[in-house]
Amino acid sequence: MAARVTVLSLLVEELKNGRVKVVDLTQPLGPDTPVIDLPPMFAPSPPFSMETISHYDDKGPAWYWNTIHLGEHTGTHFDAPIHWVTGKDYANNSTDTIPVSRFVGPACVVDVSKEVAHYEDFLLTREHVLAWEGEHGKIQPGSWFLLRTDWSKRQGREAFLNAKADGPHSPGLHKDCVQFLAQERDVLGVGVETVGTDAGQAGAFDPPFPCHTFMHGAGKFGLASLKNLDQLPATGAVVIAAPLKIVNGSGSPLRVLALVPTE
Ligand code: 23J
Ligand code: MN
Repeated sequence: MAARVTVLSLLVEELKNGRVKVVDLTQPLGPDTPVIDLPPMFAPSPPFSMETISHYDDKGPAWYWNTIHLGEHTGTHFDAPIHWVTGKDYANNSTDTIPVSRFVGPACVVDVSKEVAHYEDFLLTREHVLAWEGEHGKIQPGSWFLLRTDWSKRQGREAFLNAKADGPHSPGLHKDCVQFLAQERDVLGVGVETVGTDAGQAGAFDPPFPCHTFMHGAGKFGLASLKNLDQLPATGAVVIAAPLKIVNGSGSPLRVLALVPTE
């Protein structure tokens, strides 16, 4: 008996014929992966490290494997609501309990790379989003909101973290914009190309780290250190961002994939 034709059989066909492609939104994860630098009064997250368990040798003649050591929030990673104090009392707020349906959604991609090229502390406002909606349509509930800044094209830890005497400088979202996206657009979460979802200077904002405060305070997610957002259309892609099922985890490195229609 022939299998029923579904959107999935069509997807398989389109993946095969190249009318839908898979785009990797993930940075390589290794010892050189930049990790967020918090002010010195706070505990730091360690860099990624790896040691060999065996390499086809005495310790394991036919197998190669490693041990890895890293913070949950290293490289391309997922922020769960439990990561922030404002999200700590939600049900199903950790990496192991979030319903898996919430890891998949359509992507709305806002391109502010030109603005960021001129001003590295650029903050996206509600007005920017409304202007984007005027062109591309209203953001549907359950969408991933992705901020394209081209920040991921910065080479090396120093340029990527961009620390100055007064702390790091990198773009992000204004708190009013975060609240608008969480409350009035009911997004799954926000994804950015920078080391964290908050702007570099956001530790000095009121409240500090407003993107974490309000996104997780609304039970929503973050995706940090994304790349290849320049390969996504403004609308029409589907993003799959499923963290490791760490028990009581606050987040995890992950492979973020986008399904993208080609012309
Ligand atoms: C802890 C404190 C502040 C920030 C962060 C973590 C992150 O960006 C993160 O990776 O969640 S801003
Ligand atoms: Mn994080």
